[in-house]
Amino acid sequence: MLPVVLSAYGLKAELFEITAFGAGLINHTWRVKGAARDFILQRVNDDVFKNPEDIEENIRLIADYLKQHHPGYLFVAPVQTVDKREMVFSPGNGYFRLFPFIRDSRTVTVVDNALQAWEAAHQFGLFTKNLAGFPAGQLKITLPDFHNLSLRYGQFEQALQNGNPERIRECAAWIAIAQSCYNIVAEFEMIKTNPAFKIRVTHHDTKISNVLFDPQDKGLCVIDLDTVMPGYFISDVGDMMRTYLSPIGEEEPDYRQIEVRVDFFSAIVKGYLQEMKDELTETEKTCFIYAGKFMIYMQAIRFLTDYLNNDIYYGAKYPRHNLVRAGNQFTLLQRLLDKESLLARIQLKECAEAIPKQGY
Ligand code: GN1
Ligand code: MG
Repeated sequence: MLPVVLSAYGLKAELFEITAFGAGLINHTWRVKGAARDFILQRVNDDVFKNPEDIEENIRLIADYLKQHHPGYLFVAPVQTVDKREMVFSPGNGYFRLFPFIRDSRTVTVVDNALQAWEAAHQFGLFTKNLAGFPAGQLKITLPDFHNLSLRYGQFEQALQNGNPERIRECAAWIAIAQSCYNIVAEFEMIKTNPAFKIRVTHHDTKISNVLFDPQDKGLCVIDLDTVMPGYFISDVGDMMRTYLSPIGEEEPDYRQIEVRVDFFSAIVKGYLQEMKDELTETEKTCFIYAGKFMIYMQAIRFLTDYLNNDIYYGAKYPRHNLVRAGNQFTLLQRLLDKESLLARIQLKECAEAIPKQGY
């Protein structure tokens, strides 16, 4: 199938070395390496993204805006096919798109120093800031209710009714923990009705592997724009907390290794505010810790829900895989709550130091 897809771009597959690439759970990615040219090819999971064309339309709108308003900003737009399209549909195989591989760039899978966390937070802040003048409402909703925590909680409750009864019994302790944290959902309900929380162009998948770094560890740009939609900043900052704070990721079954690194928390807040200090409202600036709770909790209940529903969304590479992931995320949430008062002092200090321009 890949030779047919590449031929739509005028490329001959036999001239390239094609290897699986990255560790995304939803789309499939390959590196397509040639003597002179190097690409990233991706198949969009159309069970998840029901209208893959909407993604391309969003990327085109954003690319046009950035080219006009921020011409120096590195934005990785898809390569066009011979007949000037950004996506190839191969019957029976699905939707594909091709990106140029950015020379000398690399991705990181685990954040191993606070500077990387700063760089990544800075890049995601810059992305949203550069699009502050873009009418977010023009973007297509590629995944309806993607980060709607109320809906995710509803899906969890649904799974308690209709899920696998044996698994429901097995997970009684985790289910009780999930239910005991309902206050995180209640706070989100208030955020949704509070005008101090702004809707902006939001990336919605800010894990570290979605930032390209140069060989000196400086952030180059953000990638993986499938879920760029209107949203709240807590989605982006929260997923950074979820994936940068701990030295080990969501797949780790040994929960003793899960930790919240306080200096990484400061780095995320600082890096993000470097670009967003004039954009965020004062109320939003009090919600960096909440952002972490919101995203970690949402991911925990998404994994748990999927386990109760027999792994229909994320799949499972071994028995109880999604339960292991859910337990990992609930543990991370607990570690964050354990340090809440210390983190609150840091949040206050970093926000006070990042004085908005209008303060002068
Ligand atoms: C999925 O496929 P990937 O890794 O980019 C998921 C995210 C989760 C993440 C957890 C569309 O992202 O929401 O945070 O897995 N994306 C979708 O690893 O569901
Ligand atoms: Mg993604």
